[in-house]
This record gives sequence, structure tokens and C-alpha cells, in this order.
Amino acid sequence: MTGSGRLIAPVRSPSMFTGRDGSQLPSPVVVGVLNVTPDSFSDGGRWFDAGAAVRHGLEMAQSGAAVVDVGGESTRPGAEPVDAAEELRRVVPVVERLAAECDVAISVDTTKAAVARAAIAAGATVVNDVSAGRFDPEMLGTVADAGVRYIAMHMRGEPRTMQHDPIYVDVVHEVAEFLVERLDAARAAGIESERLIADPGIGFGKTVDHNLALLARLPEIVDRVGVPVMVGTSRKSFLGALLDVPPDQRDDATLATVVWAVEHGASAVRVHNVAGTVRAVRVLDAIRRAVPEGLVA
Ligand code: PMM
Repeated sequence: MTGSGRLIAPVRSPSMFTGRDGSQLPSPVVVGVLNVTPDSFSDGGRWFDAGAAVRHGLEMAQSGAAVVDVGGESTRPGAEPVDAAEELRRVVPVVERLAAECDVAISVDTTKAAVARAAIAAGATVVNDVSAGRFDPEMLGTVADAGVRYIAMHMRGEPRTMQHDPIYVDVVHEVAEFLVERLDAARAAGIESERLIADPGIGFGKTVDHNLALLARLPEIVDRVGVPVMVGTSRKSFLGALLDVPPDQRDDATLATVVWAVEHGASAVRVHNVAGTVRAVRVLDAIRRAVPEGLVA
């Protein structure tokens, strides 16, 4: 801790929507997925070795990711939890080397305050918490003290059981209200609004129809939560269900959802295929800028 009570000095660190020099990054922000796990659903085992993980993270940064999101615990449906010691062992060396070797923000995908704290000390400036602070009572306070950005995601229950017959009356309304409640809890713990990002949690305790409804009515969520929204559809099983293709053949389908999400208010997209996504959003941006003045795009 420093004298100000913060774990790190947030100045001059790239942080999701700002670069190292403090300048605003172009929207949408592309967040590259780096799973240092043996069992994630689409890339489990590929980057389990720290050296391979760092090389892949640097590649994503080079391809235009504004954030590299490092995770050490699989959250795929049915996944068994990993203890903090093992998660720390997987994540911290990778965060440390990426933060030292590249200029983009490093995010840590964790539900554990101890892992967030260590990753922040190693250079992470974003905490991506799929539990939105529900799994570890120290998480929100830890993020507040550190002065980093916080992504609060919606999930029904926990990864082990979340796909057991998820039922909602109105999934879009319920996800939006959940996010509002968790964002309020984050603010109450001392995380300023400017540091908050909300995520509807595509695939976390949702059927194919739930996921499609969340995308179709994304503007309702964006309007309701009042902070930037990140969407993570990359290679997820609802795409497999629609197209009957395995995870490694879902990048083109993912791009359709990325373009849709960005056009409907997403400020950030979390993807495995960074290079393709960056190319797609650049073209989208060029089209937007060519829309004649006075015409609603
Ligand atoms: N999806 C996964 C993991 N972490 N975090 C956020 N904020 N949003 C997501 O949609 C999300 C996430 C799913 O697993 P993966 O890391 O293998 O894509």
C-alpha cells in the first residue's frame, strides 16, 4: 500500500479506455482473452505454459488489443473451482511479464480478492470479476483501494451449476437490474462510477434464446446501467448451437455478434481472435464516419 491507501499509482498506466499517456482510446475497446488454464472451453491448455501465454498476450497487443485479460480459473459451465494458490501461480508471472513488456492494459479475470491484489501489484489495471463481487466479500474493497477499473458481470448462480435449467421472466430486465444493484454495491464500497464497466455475461446461466435476447435488446441494458458495457460472445456455445460448429470454428460467427454489439452500444468486446476483430471494427468505424451528416446511423 502507498501512503494514499492505494495499492498502485493509477497515473500513466494504460487502463482499458486510456493509453499510457492518458489519452482516450478509440471505441470500441478490443479485449483479448488469455486463459492460463488447462480446461477453458475454447482454448484450454493452449496457453497453460507461462512462456506461451506471454507470447500470445504480446501477439494480441500487437494485433490491436487495448486490454489483455488474463485468467487462471476456467468459468466454463460445470467447471470445478481452483484454489487461490494455484490461480496465483498461473496468473501472476504472466501479468508481471506482460505489464513489463507491452503498452496495453492488463486485466485479471478473477473472482478472488487475493488474486486481484497480487495481479494489481504485478501491473494489472483492470479487474474482471464474473461474480460481480458476490463470491469474495473483500473483492469490492480491494478494487476500491487499488483505484483500478472494475468489470462487473452478470451470472446466474455459479459456474458449476449455472446452466442447470436457467429460468427468467424477462432476462433483459433481470440482467439489467442485477447489474444496477452490483454497480451500486461497487460504488458503496468506494469504486467511482468512472472506473466501472458492466457486462451482461453472455453464456453464464442462459439458454440460447436468453443470449439472443440480451444481444437483441442490448440498448436497454446500456441505457439502464449508465456505465460502459462490455460484451463477451467469443466462440460461445450459443453460436455452436446455432451453427453446429466446434469452438475453433466460431470466429466468423463471433464477428457478427461483435459488429451487432458495437452498433447497439457496446464500448468493449472480449474476444479470442483479436486481429480479425480489430479489422472488423475498423471497417465499421469507417462506414460510420462516411454516413452523411443529418442521417441517423
Ligand atoms: N466470458 C468468459 C470468461 N470471462 N468475463 C467477462 N467479463 N465476460 C465474459 O463474457 C466472460 C468473462 C468465458 O470464458 P472464456 O474466457 O474461455 O471466453
